[in-house]
Amino acid sequence: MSDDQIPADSKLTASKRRWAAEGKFLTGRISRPETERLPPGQHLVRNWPVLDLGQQPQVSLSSWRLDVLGFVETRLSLNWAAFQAIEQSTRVSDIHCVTTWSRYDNRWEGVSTRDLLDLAMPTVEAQHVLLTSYDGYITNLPLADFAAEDAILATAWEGQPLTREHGGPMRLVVPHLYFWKSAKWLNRIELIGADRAGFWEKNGYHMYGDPWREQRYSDD
Ligand SMILES: Nc1nc2c(c(=O)[nH]1)N[C@H]1C(S)=C(S)[C@@H](COP(=O)(O)O)O[C@H]1N2
Ligand SMILES: [Mo]
Repeated sequence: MSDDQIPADSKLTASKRRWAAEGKFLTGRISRPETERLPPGQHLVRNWPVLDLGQQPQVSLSSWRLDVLGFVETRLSLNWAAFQAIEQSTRVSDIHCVTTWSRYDNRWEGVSTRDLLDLAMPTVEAQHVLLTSYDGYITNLPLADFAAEDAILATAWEGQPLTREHGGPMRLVVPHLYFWKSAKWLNRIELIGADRAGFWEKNGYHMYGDPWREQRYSDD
């Protein structure tokens, strides 16, 4: 159900109200027709490939932290217990990797990016997000895309804790962009004004990365 269908008396946070009022994030991608489900140039896989820079950090739950900073009203530095205390959500979504594989119907559990943003409260200056992970990986995306309805900070996949190789204890999943935007082992979320390139974006990948427009490389 979209925000504008939620009855007026239900629990709605200030930022959700504001997003609904601004018509933000209502891109219609949730209702994409089945014939357009597989983006151009992609093929389906049933396994789940592992892709990263080769360093798979071992982050214990006791040392794990998630920092949210930059253009926010309330800076957050959450430990595992504090993160688990945030409302937990489930999302089912498809993965589209720039290396041309796609995987349908992945069931994620964790904290929706909107619920996290409701705690930090982005200020009006916040336009983009820079993500930094425990392996040193950095990637960037617009705040509106980070805050998409189906984006989630995932701690479980198909009912099991997210494995280390796939980014456990926690990774981002932003299903409507190529999967390199979905940072594994996420540690830091910085809300910024002007867009800044991350690792792959500095190495020839597209700043935005829309699979349906095949925005694989920066000259696409
Ligand atoms: N921290 C971190 N996140 C990362 C990467 C990485 O190297 N480090 N690689 C990205 C790339 S290029 C892809 S395709 C996906 C792969 O996720 P998977 O290994 O779970 O399939 O993670 C993305 N997130
Ligand atoms: Mo990738």
